[in-house]
Amino acid sequence: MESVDYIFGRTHEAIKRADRVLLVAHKRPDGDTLGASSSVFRWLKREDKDVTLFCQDLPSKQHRYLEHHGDYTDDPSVFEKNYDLVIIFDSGDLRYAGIHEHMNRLSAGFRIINIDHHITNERYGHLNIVLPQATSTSEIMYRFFEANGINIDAAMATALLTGVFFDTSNLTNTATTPESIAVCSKLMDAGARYQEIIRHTIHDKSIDLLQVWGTFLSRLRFNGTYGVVSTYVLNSDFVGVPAEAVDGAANFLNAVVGDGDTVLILKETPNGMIKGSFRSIGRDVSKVAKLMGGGGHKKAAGFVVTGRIEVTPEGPVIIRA
Ligand SMILES: [Mn+2]
Repeated sequence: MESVDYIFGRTHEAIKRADRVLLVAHKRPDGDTLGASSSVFRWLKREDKDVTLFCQDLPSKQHRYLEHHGDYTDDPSVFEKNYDLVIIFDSGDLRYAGIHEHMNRLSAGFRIINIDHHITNERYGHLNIVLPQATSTSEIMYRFFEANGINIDAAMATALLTGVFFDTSNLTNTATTPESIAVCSKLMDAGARYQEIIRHTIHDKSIDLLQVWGTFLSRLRFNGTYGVVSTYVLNSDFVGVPAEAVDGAANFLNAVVGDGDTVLILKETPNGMIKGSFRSIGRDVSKVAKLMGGGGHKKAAGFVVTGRIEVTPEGPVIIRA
């Protein structure tokens, strides 16, 4: 097993040699994939590389304080261009990245760099920086920049701090480590706009959005047999509110629910699938998620299946299609 610094060095060499680089944030992007990818976008722009920043779904308004919020493209025709390198952030596989169907449009000769911290990562890259012990891909990018002596400016620091905060639920969940807190401190030293991140990602909730939260909170049920607290969200709940409105709900419940040690939220997706999000304090939920065709971390994992939600006294269940 090569050391982390060795892989950081090799990856830096590969990036230095490349002229045309495609950066990919995973679909339905969260603070971590956006933080990591936009920090690298900024660095490579500074190095005068030809950089393209792709995400199947454009970042939500919530993250508009990120300098490169407007530089993401969701246009799949960028896959027709030539690249030396494709770098994918925070994604265990190409499907989750949202680029599975586009990969065969790329002309040969590119190499893939896979940077991630999901334990279920499939190591699909030519170079894989997969560190499950890191709280976030943004934390890995911080270590990468530091190890290679790359200056982190205030915009990069703000992006990376966004990622660490997102994946640790603002340093409150069990993924939080001494290292991640130390990284936050270094990022604040580097000029990260801490208050702005908090204001945009935690505060500033609209009444419509809070009402959606009220709806799914009112459906909470406890299954004593399994020690699981669960609830569900339907497409019809989102009137005048984007579907991202409940992002973070599983983390929130995991942090505050006093019954059981595991949380499951089922959510209808706009294309008629059911998305399940597990959080647990004491159990390895990545195994259950994997059985359902998904993946993730020991204490935070998810899956997507076809079916419909049926409500029972013990909580919602999925009736498989
Ligand atoms: Mn992440």
